[in-house]
Amino acid sequence: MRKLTITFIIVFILPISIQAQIQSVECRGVVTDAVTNEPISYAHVSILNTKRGCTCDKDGRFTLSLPQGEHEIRFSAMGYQEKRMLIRSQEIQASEIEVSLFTRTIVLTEEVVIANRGPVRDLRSLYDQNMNTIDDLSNKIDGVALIQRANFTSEPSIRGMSSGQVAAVVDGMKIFSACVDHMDPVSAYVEVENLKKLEISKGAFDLRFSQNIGGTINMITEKPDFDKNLFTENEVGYESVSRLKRVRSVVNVSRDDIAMRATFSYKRAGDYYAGRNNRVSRSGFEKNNYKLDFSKKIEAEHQLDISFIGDNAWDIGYPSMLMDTRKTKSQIYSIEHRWERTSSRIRLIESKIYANHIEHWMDDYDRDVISRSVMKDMYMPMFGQTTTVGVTEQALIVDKKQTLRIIGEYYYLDAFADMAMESITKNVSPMYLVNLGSVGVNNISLAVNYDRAVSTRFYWKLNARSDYSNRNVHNKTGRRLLEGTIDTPLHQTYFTAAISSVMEYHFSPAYTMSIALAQSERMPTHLENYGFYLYNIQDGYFYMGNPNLKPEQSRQIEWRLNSQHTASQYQLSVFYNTTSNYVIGVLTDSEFKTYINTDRARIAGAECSGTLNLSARWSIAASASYLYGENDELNEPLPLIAPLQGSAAIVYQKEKIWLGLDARLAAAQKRIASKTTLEDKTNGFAVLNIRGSVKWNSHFEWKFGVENIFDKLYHEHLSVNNLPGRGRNIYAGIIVTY
Ligand SMILES: [Cu+2]
Repeated sequence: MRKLTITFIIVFILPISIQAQIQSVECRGVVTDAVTNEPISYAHVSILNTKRGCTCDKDGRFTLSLPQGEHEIRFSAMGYQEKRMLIRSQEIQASEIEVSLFTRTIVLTEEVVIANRGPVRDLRSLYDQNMNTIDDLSNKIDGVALIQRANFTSEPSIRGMSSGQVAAVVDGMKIFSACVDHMDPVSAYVEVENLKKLEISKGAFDLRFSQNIGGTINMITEKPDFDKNLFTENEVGYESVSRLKRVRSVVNVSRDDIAMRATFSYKRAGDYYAGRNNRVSRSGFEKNNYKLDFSKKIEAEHQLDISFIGDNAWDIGYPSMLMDTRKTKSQIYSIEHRWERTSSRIRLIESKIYANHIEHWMDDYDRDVISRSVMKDMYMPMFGQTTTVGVTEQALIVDKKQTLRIIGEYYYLDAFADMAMESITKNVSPMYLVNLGSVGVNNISLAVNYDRAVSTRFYWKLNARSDYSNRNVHNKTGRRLLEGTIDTPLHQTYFTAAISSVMEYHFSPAYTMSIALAQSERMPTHLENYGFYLYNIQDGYFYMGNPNLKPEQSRQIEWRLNSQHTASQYQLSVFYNTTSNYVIGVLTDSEFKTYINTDRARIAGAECSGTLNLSARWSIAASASYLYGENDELNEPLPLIAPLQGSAAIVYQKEKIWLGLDARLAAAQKRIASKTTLEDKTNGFAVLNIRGSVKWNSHFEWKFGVENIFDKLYHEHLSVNNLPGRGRNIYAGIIVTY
């Protein structure tokens, strides 16, 4: 019997007590300066999404007791960029780990990292795991609002600025929409499986990629992974609101110094339903997207990347507009060479050649042209295309306390659009118009970004940029039409210069305050210069371009406060800008509007957000933003200004499961631009969503959610023609990885 008891203890009790002892693993290491290799005294080490952490001693050494499982550890120190590492308790060895940190620089852009393929960083990126489109992601960033024209895709607006005032680039490349009516924003060409992260800068404080006054959205795409010999990820999904079916597939192969990645996705949606079962007719679409990437390492320091994105879409319903998209086709090519040297002052030299071609067909053959008021009894099929080729050269020079980034770029854009007007009466022969007569834009630019750590508490950044542009109309018919209505030469040159400065002060490791100042310019778009007979749904007028437009000029100031603790973080920002030469359309005769410069427009606003980890499992997040826009010349509010709005979320997470409940609230918008647009007042609303995901094992993941649980019928203020928001949507997806 005693023998049996001992056996029982050995077999059952002992393993349990040993198990209990190894619940936590000791992780030891040292934190050093990446350039000098010297230890960093009193650096902070914390386990993310918990309240645990420790501080290094004066020799940079730390001992952290790590619970079982996989954890994301954050290393931070005053004057250094923080670093995050994924550490698995079972892989910890007896030797200590070395963590090197780079000197801090001011980061102006907000990043949304797609958490699907990496560690979860914060509450927002946790949510991003569940997102199906780029629109879903940008919607989560304070200050970004979406101009909705269809269920297909939306055009982002940053702090009340949109269109030519903000730049949307893919891996820094310029891509121009082919549709003259904003039906094909650049974000439509990057699907989430190809998106590594979204970098959003608000205002004119970061001008690395484009001259603008409103901000930049840079979609950084996923590249081949050299560490994955053979990896596949496949997903099927369904959304009830539009009976959307979706498949996507990713394959990554690598061997030695070569890696390749290929993706394909397809989706098809029917008409969607707004709240209370209101079917929005002609709102379906069908699309596919593929991306091919090839990367090769050449010796230790060089890498070559070749990338191709193809995107095709058909029969896209645009319920808020006069026409639907029949077909779009995009091809985006790039070749990039990177020379990266971690030990040298010249840290990086990057050269890139890119080209892209976009085609777009739209028509109103499915519309009732007899009973409409605009262009009655007339079909208007339209075609548009853009071709852009460019080269960029980038150098990054790093010194102990300062970094310098220089980016030079040249690109050429050719944009063409034409249309026919076909009368429904048989004997009338159709008319032909050229809307954009092969507009050729040559653009050359130089951007300089200088960062300096003045002391361990004080950082300073200077961003300067200059662009030169030379443009003209090359199509014969296009020239003749424009010259018939405009009595100035079509050829135009522009020169713009912009400068911004950011000062950041660290009161303590937890609190940072910054002040940013900018003076920036943006050139007119090729449409504002040379568009001919372009219909604008927002005010119901046809527009004529103006080659003599001056660049818009904007002066901006922003104040920010950041606070970061082990279990929480908060941000607050207040900003104000004033734009002169503000471009609006004015009536020239009873029928047409022409773009002119006016003086001046003002936008002010505030944003705040915060996340708080209540425990290892529960977290909450909330954010709010407000914008005020006024056109001083017309004495009326600016159009397309989002109302006071906010969101709140509560998330529960365990190793294999997470669940979140979130609400989006918008107040009414009564300040509207009645002189320049047809926009009307919008009521406030609240929408409640629930989402979640379950990882069955390392191969299977299930994600699901119910959006607009109470099936509210509402519309966003930025929805063109009051296009209603989506009603109750039940979605689900299964992801299989190998
Ligand atoms: Cu279009």
